[in-house]
Amino acid sequence: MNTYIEKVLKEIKTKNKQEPEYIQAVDEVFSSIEPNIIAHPDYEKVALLERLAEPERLVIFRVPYVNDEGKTIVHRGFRVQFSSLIGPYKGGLRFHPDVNQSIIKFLGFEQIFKNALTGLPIGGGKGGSDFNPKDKSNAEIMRFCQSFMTELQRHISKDIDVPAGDIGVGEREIGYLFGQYKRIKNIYEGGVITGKGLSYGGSLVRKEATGYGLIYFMREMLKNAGGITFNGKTVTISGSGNVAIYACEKALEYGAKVVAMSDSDGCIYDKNGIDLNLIKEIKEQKRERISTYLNSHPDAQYLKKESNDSPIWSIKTDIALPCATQNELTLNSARELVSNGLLALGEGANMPCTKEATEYLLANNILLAPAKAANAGGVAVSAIEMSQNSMRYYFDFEVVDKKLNEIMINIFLQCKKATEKYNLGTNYVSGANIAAFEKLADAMISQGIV
Ligand code: NDP
Ligand code: 2IT
Repeated sequence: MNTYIEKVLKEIKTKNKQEPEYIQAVDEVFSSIEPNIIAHPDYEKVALLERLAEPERLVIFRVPYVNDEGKTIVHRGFRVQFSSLIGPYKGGLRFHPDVNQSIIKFLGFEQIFKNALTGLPIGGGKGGSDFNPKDKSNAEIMRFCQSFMTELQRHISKDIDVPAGDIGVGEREIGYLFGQYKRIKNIYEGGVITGKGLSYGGSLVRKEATGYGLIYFMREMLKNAGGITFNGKTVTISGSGNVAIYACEKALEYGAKVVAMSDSDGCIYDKNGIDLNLIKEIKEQKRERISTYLNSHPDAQYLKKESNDSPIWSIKTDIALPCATQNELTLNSARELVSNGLLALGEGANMPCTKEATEYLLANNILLAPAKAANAGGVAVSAIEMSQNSMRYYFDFEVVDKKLNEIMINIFLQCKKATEKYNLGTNYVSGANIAAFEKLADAMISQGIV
């Protein structure tokens, strides 16, 4: 490996020993961009990689709230303002018990590259809390969101930092967060947060955007690999949240047969094809476990998760779409998918494949749509929501969906161009990293040593 990259990675690993996910994310990007670093020996002198990997700012704060039993509970809140190189910090908020500094920094770091690929003026950030919204009452969720925003409001604005949703933060939570921001600041500042409800400043297609965008990207990648289409293909999708549900909806529209979906407890396998309306009812309305699917479809199977190797990846499929969480797809799972004849894999979640799984899939010529490119549709429509808020205007569904489609085509073309330039075959993982890096490096050099 190039000595400058090697040196920086070594320093980052020593300095951030307690942050394995952050190290994993940086390692993947920096290991991909060797040709660019070799072509630009000047980058070392201006510490370009060191600056890219160090967040501009990381805020950690106390989030106390009173639960329904009257007890005060204290959680930890985070916001990493990673890079403002090409626009205001932009990225979601995650509420999940696993949230820690490493998770927030990996997500913030990847967001910089993803946002650069959208072609829209947004920098990179991420935030969240180790709060578990599962099994909490609506009133508890509201009080928690209000407490979280009471601190976060000091650090954000439509031109500084614009949060949105992620795991555990959907339209309900965004509403409570926005309401509290408005109350404290005494201002209607629609563009300060995205993923808002349609009645008070949200954008059509934002809810569908990540899942639809993933399928648009996959459609382009498959088409480019000899005119392959979704029609008639078997698809398995992990997760049953926002990204998974709308990936499923678009895959079905394109004629695919989705046979499995999951949550953190296990997966359902319905060889007749998943009943998406039922999944929406279970997950979006009732907020129940996916296992209750069998109450209406007793023919389907429920496979409980017993280890790190999620049972969903043992099901034979043409296309696998991990849409739940980081490192959910292990080397064992990748081996099983490949031995069952996998054709392509699209990362709806952020960093869903372990490093070893990614390497194995690429070595076995699986078409791999990397998260930074393939799931960028959500943040892209967030940026379009910000534009509508600035204009005090709403675009129709068709207008936003068309724009999303064009953005995803353009992201695929950027990845493809980079793979062609550096003879990388169909390694779109490196292609996406290189394309985003080239843009960010240019912006960094242009703005001087800051
Ligand atoms: P949701 O909260 O709507 O859904 C998350 C889903 O993933 C649930 O089914 C959840 O199951 C499952 N899940 C979460 N954590 C784990 C875990 N540790 N192990 C197994 N399953 C888990 O989140 P989203 O759909 O919004 O996000 C899913 C992924 O997509 C995340 O990686 C997120 O960062 C990424 N993403 C989201 C975007 C967005 O716009 N929302 C945009 C781009 C990427 P359970 O209910 O049992 O916890
Ligand atoms: O990971 C992501 O890109 C998101 N959770 C969406 C971020 C956003 O600002 O819409």
